[in-house]
Amino acid sequence: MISTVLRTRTRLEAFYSFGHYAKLSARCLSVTHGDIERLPAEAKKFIEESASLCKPENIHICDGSVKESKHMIGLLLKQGTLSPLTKYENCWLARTNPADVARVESKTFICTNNKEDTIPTPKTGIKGTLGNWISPNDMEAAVNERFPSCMQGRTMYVIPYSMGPIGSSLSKIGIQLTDSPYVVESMRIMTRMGEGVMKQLEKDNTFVQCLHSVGRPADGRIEMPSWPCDPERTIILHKPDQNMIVSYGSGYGGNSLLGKKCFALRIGSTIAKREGWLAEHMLILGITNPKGEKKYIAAAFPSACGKTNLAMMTPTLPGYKVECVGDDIAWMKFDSNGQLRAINPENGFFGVAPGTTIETNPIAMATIFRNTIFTNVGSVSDGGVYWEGMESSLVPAIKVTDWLGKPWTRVRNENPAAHPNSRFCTPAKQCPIIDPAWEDPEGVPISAILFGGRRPTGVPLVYEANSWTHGVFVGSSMRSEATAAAEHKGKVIMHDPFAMRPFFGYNFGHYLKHWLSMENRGTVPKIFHVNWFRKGNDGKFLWPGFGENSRVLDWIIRRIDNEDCAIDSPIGKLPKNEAFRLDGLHTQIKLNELFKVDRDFWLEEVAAIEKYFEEQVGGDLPNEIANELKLLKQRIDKM
Ligand code: OXD
Ligand code: MN
Repeated sequence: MISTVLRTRTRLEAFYSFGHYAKLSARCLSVTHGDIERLPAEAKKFIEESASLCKPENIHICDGSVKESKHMIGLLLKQGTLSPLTKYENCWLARTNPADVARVESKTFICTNNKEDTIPTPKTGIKGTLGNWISPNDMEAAVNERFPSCMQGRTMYVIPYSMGPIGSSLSKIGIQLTDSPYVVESMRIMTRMGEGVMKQLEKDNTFVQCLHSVGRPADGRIEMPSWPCDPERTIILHKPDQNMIVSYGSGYGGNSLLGKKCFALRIGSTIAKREGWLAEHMLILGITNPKGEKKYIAAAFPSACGKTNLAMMTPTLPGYKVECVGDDIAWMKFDSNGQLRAINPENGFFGVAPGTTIETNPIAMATIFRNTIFTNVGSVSDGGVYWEGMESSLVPAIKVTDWLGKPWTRVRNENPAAHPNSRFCTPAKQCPIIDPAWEDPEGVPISAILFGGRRPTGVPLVYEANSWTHGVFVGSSMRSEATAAAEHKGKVIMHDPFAMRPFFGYNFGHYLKHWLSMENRGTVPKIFHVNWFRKGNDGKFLWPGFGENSRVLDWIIRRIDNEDCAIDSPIGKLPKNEAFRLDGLHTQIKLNELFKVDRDFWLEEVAAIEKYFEEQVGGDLPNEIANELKLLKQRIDKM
């Protein structure tokens, strides 16, 4: 009975309570800005249905213009969401409700008819950590418990946006509905909005439906009117077979800027699987060697492991140049010549602020002090911002206010002035080393893929995978210290395969099969694993990192050119000692410790990976990956 009803209903209707749903015609909607008639019929329907459910006061169709941005900023100032940062040009500070500061993985779900399409079946008695599944009925119930009338008294903004350069065959369109002007302003930075997208929609009316509300707590009490949210009932839902995202209760980052993690990674990875390409949590950089030869590299590191720093690196090796295509997400597809090409689907950087300094990332520092929204950083009495790492900018006359709005002094306070997951949201085009091809609709050719994480012990600075299949295994067995970008606490080493654990749109076992199959679609790039974070027995980092990582990239690009500068090891190919460039480096490097492959450590590592696969992936683990693990174990056993 239900299925007959579902078949005759449109997408969102299927989720909205049958009782609540009442069809509205476009004429009945109070559209106070923009021309709804320009939108394709499917989009109008989506808006009508959503408005009928959420009951906003009025509807504003965003045009992405400067005038509109000024209007939004005015509203946000009035609402107290933003305050001006007078030291800089067009920069603003948002302080969130302290209960809404990070992505909430435990409240993020993928909805499919069959659970197995979303997550592997964990071993009996073990809690799965590779995503959360929700049934269509439960999703419908979750929507109906939260969305009816949630936008009452607010405006519903309609944001047509493009992920990727408008019109590129690699790009995709989304339409986000939201009741948050902060989200509108942030999406204006992070995605392409405006006339170009409207024209594209006229040509091709396929789009990802994104419905977002900051919500309204069940008791109606909004704790912090400047940052309305409903942390108790926050939920982020994805329905891949309908290209649909529904997010409720949070205004923060990946929970609310739906183009980013929800679309470009979760829904993106399911589209990529269907269409034969890859949507990945990867930066993209271009590196030019002293001979003027340029290569592009994509790299997957978990959240807050330095993707932005690597993407904007200032090489210390003379004659090298790094240019940035993107710092977080890569969409990669083979072209008709079998060359893997990548675009950055984003239009801005939503970077972690603490730790970003003139020393660690001067390029980011040269990017972010114009046209930027800062969230949950500290503020300073001269109209500027402050976060951990900026200590040298503090002088006694300057007063710091922390992210909670309280006076803060370095000596008195143990708590950081900026929340560890505080962010800058800044236009990518402002980056002084943005790559000339960053908006090339064809994408840039990828020559290598890097995997990495924070591994204080045991994992060498760099090694090369022996083959594509071995490289996919390396990605599948990635581990890293937990970060502040999510709700985890403490410094535990967590499995984070492909840096995608919070972002898989479908069953990780199927994802591995898809990666393995890429070898049949074109010329696959070489795969490497890097670790800037290995520490010595004295607890100090063995490698200076940052610009010195150009030495690692130097070795990698020489390997791409098949230079004989590697030796086999049980875990993969390591640099030949004399081939790894240390010239001009002023600190003493303990190369042996940095590259050491310790038998006991790797036996433990293999055991941890084995346990993880067995407990979390079970029967969905492809044989090829199980075999790579077996081979690794054999090689280490023989050491
Ligand atoms: C991000 C994340 O915000 O990975 O990029 O959490
Ligand atoms: Mn990220």
